[in-house]
Amino acid sequence: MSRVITVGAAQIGGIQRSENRPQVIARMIELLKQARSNGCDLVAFPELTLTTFFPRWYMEDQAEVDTFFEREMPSNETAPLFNAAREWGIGFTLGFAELTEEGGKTRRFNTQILVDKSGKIIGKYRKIHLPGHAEHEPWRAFQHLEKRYFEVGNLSWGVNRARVDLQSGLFGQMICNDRRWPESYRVMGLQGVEMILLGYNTPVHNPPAPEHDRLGDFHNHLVMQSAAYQNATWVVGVAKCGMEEGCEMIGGSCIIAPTGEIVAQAVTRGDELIVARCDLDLGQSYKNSVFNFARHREPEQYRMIVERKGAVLPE
Ligand code: ING
Repeated sequence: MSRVITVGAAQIGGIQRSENRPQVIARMIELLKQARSNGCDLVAFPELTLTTFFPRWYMEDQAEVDTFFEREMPSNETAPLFNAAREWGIGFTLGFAELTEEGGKTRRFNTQILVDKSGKIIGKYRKIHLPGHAEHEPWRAFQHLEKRYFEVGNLSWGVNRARVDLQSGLFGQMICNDRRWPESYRVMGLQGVEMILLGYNTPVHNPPAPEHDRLGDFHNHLVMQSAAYQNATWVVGVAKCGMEEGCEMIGGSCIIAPTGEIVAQAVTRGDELIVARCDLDLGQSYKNSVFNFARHREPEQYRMIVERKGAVLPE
């Protein structure tokens, strides 16, 4: 009996700075309604879904920065999303900026949670690969200050055994830039992950390397497809995209099978739900053959990957 679940990726178009959380939540519930009529068991929402992508601006006033963060989850403003999902029996992942008190300190993370069909948060991930820069760089058309506004995540990449519909599966999470680093997937592959859900906000233009801009969509799918195959897992990538305050972001939300094939893909840069029937057992033949890690990997030979941060050139 194969474990088939119906999964949706709820791509969200531009959120303008003036849009408030209730307006965004209403757009998300609209997509959740579509997911319901498509029989979805699980829906993925993008990175930092609740507000515009605020790391594009240099802000010195911490109070202003903190207006983009959530101090509790769910909150009064996000409760309607949790209530709708619970009522319709749909699990979901949600990306948001998390402000929390931990170890007597105020901590700020770029976070994503996995919520089951009963509305219970059963998984949390805090973004580890923070791209961009920490200081104001006015030469850029727009900033990318994730290194300034967030701490590196402290939860590693966990894999949750979760019941979605009648099936229990192994679900993992990552966020945006993490998807460009093979290590992110492999840590979960080594925990037997069967489906990785990730949200992203990716500008079309990358100021330090404009010559890469023409390949943004290609690189987006390249990294997720190769990793799905190399770790024999489903990968669901969902974009916050379109034009936000003068900054265009790529779409390309997709659902990728452990074969590496894209089985569903968004065709707009706006609010768009894509859906696929995902057999969580599809990766088994890969895990038992070409990517049987226990049989074929040689970790003794891989030490450099952990011990060395940057490349060191030979003499
Ligand atoms: N965004 C981008 C990403 O990794 C980026 C940053 C853009 C990296 C373009 C490389 C090229 O998709 C986030 N939020 O990580």
